[in-house]
Amino acid sequence: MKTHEVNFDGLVGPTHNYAGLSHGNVASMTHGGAASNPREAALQGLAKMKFLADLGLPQAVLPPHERPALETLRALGFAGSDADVLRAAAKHVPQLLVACSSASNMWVANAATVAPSADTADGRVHFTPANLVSKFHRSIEPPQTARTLRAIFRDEARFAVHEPVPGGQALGDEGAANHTRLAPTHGHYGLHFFVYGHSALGAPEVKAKPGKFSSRQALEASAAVARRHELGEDNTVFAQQAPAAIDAGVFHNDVIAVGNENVLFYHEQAFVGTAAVVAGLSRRYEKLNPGDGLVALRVPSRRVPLPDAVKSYLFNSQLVTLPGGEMALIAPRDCAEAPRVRDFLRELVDRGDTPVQQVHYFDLKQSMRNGGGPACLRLRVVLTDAERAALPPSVFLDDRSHARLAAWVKKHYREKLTHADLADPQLLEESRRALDELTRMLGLGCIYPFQREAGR
Ligand code: SUG
Repeated sequence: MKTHEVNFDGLVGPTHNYAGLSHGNVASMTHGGAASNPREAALQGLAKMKFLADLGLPQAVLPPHERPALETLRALGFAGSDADVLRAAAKHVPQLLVACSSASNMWVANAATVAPSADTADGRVHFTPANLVSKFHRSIEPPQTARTLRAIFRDEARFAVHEPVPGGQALGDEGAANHTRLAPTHGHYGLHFFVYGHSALGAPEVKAKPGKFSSRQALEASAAVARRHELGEDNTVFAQQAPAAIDAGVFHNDVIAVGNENVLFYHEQAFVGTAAVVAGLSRRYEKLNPGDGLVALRVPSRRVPLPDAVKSYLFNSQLVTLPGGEMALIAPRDCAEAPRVRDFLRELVDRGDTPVQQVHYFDLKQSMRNGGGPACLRLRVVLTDAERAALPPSVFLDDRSHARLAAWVKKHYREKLTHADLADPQLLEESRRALDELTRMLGLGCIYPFQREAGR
């Protein structure tokens, strides 16, 4: 039975905008209020997906959520027609309308945590949608995420889509962005590395706290995900993110480390006691895979200082295994524009003695200005061929579906969006028309509240 990693990329939604909503995310805090280009954002994302598909890697898409989120605005007391709701929200609480219009669901590394069937006690692929409670605009994502995942991974004999972790603000869970799976190949029994920033219940091993920004991931939430996914003690490792890294703008672990199969690429300031964490991880990896070592690629601060890593988003690169067996780093173009980072990457590839043999740079500026790099835009799902065959075929990307999706974006998306546009009922209509067409293209049925209301 063959097993592959499938990258599910989030399609950027038609209301992509810059609202400065994420305290602790330097790019978001810097660009709030700037005009956005949703069309360019969606096409940049699609170009990355096509590139990976052309490399021979299985690539699929996850649809955006309905925005502005009328259901949320109504739940918060706005009533009347859709246009009334938008008008009243814009007039009385404009920041609420802006938050309910964020296209943040594009960053699907935060959609869920995933455990492949090779690792779980019941032999199913497990998903826990992230609760994203630490930011209001993201906390409204989980119900739609769960509906979408259930529409795609609908065979309950093969897939388990759990409810998000409960517990409110204390038990924040931000999904796969704080989780890395390591294994000799995707099909092997994998080691699950969970990285948290705080303890909700005062766990004694969690001492230091960030001072400037707050942590989004609780140890107790990570542990709950591991239990639900029926992982064992032998294949889970937990480590604390360095508070100094969080204060430097590392709001998720995937801003400071990335792993793939037997490789962990990480910054030396990533964790509390990074050297000990990586040594422990290597021991655990070797115990599971005797004779096969973890390739730990450390990036020292003297080569790439923390602020350069955050600004360039070096570690938010995707690290993928190509069909020939070597690995490629899919990096933001910002890395090519940062001399220290570019030089480091050139040397890494030129060394030739690590699995990382290629680097490809991508222009994802529209997403990057909100702190979303290549790795934020994808959810990795390791699937056997039989599991893959159980999914709706139209969610996969090939030349034909790429061309159809690009044409769909050009038909429905605006080239400029400012906050004044968000109250325009026409924008809501355009978005709904686009999503309705998209669900038909992807073969997903009715997954949005507006479709249910319209009795489609
Ligand atoms: O949650 N930005 C997202 C970026 C998420 C990146 N994901 C990963 N690292 N996996 C966030 O902070 C900004 C929206 C705004 O300000 O308009 C935002 O939500």
